[in-house]
Amino acid sequence: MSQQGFPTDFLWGGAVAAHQVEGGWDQGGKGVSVVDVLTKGAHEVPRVITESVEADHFYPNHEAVDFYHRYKKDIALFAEMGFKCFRTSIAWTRIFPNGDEKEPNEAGLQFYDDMFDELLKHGIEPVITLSHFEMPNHLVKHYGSWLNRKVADFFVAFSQVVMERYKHKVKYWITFNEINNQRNWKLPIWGYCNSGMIYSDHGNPEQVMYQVLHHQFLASAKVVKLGHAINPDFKIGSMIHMMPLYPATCHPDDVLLAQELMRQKYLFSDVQIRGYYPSYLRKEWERKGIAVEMQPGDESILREGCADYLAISYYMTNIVSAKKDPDGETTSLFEDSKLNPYLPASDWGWQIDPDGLRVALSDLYERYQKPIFIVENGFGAIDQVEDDGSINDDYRIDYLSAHIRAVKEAITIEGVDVMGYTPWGCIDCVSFTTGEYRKRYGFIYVDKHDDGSGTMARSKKKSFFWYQNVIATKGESL
Ligand code: BGP
Repeated sequence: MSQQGFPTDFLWGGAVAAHQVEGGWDQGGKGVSVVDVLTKGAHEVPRVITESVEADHFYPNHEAVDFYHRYKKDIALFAEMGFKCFRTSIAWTRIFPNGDEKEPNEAGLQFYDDMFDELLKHGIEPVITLSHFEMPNHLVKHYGSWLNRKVADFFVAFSQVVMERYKHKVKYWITFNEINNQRNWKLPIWGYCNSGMIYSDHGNPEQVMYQVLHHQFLASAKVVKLGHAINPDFKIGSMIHMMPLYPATCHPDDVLLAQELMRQKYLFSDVQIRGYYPSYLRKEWERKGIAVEMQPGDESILREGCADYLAISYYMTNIVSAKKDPDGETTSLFEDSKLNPYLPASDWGWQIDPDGLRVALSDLYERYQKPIFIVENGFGAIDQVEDDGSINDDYRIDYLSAHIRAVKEAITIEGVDVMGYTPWGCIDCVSFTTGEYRKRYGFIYVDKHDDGSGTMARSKKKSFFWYQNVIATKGESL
């Protein structure tokens, strides 16, 4: 690694997920996934989870930005920017439409074969997420989703098929996207899309979540072991949503709360990278009376399937403050999240904090001593198309350049081993949390709008040329 900046083999690229770009939701034999039954929301209006697809609703993921048909031209644009890698996911429902079939769907397998060939033709390395909110809805409705241990077997079977099929085309894999986000009960779409579960519908949501997670941890560990047997060169990562929480004040209660809440984020990668449940979690289960059903042999499965690297998404930081319970008697802490007065925020209230990325990288590297891959980072904004067709997204350039600078500092000052950087939504796509098109992240603009109109035409934003130069200068010119 060069002392001066980014390593020469640094994986510069961009990231999306199948369901947010592909469209073609019922083509090529594809089945219905959990995200296909999610309606469009808006700024203040949450997306609604419907039972099945209903005629009078708008489901933005059905069409997304039509990458399914347009990937060749889109990949040519990625190549023009100089991408070394491209992160996307394989939609489980293209390969096993219901999830429980004996034989995979050849049309789905062929689609990804063709797409990977196109990437490799341009010298772009695919980085593949196996589960990015795309599990078959059939498994939710007929098996009770991940609460049922059988679903872990279906996931492993799906992963085995694709890892064997693409063993000479794909080297970098991620098992579950942002596995730690399902803790977020306030927004049920997280639990639903991560694991097909609405946790607040089941008595004690934590008990259910930990059982679901145990099955996901087992599945992930089995996939890592299996992947290494299929091709020892595979690099298979754990992936978490990384949002550092700062104590709101220097009051020790605030510091302790921030530490406790950070552990709740780390526990996912603690299990996936270290291969066992940490002591603080076992203590938490004891305190809360949570009993996770395990079978003999489960602990060794976890130990034998430790992830090779840690992938993170990073968008922002947040602050937390601890307060005494209103009765004043007890001293239990509870979360009260507010805005940080030192930071600006995006239109969606996401606080912009490049230093927070440096904090994250440094903490995570100390914790695991494993390479870190930043597989999501970016600025969701409403873009203005000028009369001459140009899009001057200087705010996006500012955000990204400050964050890349922070990565560079983490590498050069702290010696963090960062493998790559793939900004989120390198081509405009459907926003996950809101289902909107207008919350754009791309270097490539897509003419598609929230009322359903638009030609799907692609055009290059100012940030396209900026990022092209960042890659060409290996991060020197920001
Ligand atoms: C992450 C998800 C992505 C993506 C991103 C941006 O949590 O992994 O799928 O959507 O957030 O979020 P949003 O699209 O809601 O702005």
